[in-house]
Amino acid sequence: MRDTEIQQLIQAETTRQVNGVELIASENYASKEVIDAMANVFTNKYAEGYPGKRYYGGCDVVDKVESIAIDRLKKLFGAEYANVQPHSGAQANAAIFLATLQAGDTVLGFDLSHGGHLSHGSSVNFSGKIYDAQFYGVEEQSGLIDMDKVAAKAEACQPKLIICGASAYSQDWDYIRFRAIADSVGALLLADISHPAGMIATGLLNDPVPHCHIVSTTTHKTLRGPRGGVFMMGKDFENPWGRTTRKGSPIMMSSVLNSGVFPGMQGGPLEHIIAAKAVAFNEALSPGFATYQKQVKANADAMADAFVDLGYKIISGGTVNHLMLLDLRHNLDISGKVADAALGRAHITVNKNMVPFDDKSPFVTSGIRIGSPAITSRGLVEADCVQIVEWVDAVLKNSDNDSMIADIGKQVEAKMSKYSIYPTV
Ligand code: DSN
Repeated sequence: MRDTEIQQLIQAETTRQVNGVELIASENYASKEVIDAMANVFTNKYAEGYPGKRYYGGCDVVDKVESIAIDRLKKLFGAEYANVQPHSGAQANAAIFLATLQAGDTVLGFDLSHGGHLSHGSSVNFSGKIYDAQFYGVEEQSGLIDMDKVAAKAEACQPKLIICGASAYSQDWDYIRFRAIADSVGALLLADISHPAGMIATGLLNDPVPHCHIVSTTTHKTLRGPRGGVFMMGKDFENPWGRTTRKGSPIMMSSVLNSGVFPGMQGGPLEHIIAAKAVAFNEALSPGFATYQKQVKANADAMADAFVDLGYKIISGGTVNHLMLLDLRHNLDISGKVADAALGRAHITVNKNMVPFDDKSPFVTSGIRIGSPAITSRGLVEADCVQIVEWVDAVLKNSDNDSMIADIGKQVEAKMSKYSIYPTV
């Protein structure tokens, strides 16, 4: 029996994705091969444990798949260790917290309201409920992180874990300084590179792997893989707490971290998703992926320049990565919520986003976040980005003019229906 109700919704979502301009910075279009690798019999298999050490029989094939995914990820980032089982980025971080911290320990992360992530200590998330979460943020004038203030905050709160990485920060990260700060207070350092992972893998941004104890990422943003999480270590090392095996040998961090995922956080891994991660890592190792990432950056640059030329304020003054955060209070009397809804009516998808020192709630917000990974996967280049910014500007300046928005929506559809959502890599 064919489930026509769900099939129709898959078709409706495909049409939505084809016809629209996708500017959500954390979204992308996985290749057809990645999508096919998720939809197969690996979903039928239980494989609790790790390759070669499973709690179920019949794991010889999934062992090969998971080992290939691990090897490809290690090669992509030059890491000595990788775990590809986390179901998401938040669960990767949860497993790392569980493995490295005790309840009540202090963690120092980037404030969610300044561009950080929920799983870095937000009070509504496990990371802020179970642990003592402290935050650094950006400067109100510059929109930049002041590393001296991060150092002072770490000295004051003596965290056990420091997290660098963000969901809405358009500048690069000084991993060397972060490591010096972590060392000065005896903290472990975690880089969550979920957003810029693809740009880091292709050498366009600073590399955290040699400097941070642990690096986590999602696989579906700039990495353009299936929805999921992973984490890595540049170098494995003995656990710093003196934990030993029953025979008295030191336990390596790789074992501590593996235990954080299974049995700590998760049961059976999603081997069909791990197969798709392996396909995506292979794509990311191809020369075409570096070309794609350069275009992601060029497209973000082009959009940032066009927004600034039209009088918009980008937090931190510009972008060096794939995204930018617009503070709509600067030039428009419109909230992020109204902007997001108006753009949606023109088939341009963004997300409303808090800006640093926002005076509105997270459901209303004063900003929107704009990203270039998805439109770049469709094949759009700089000139197209300028056109998109002009459409965004027209919608935001006429957010209650339904006929104008409908007209822009038709132009958006006419343009985007010419671009495939399954480009070859
Ligand atoms: N941080 C969210 C985003 O960037 O959209 C995902 O968790």
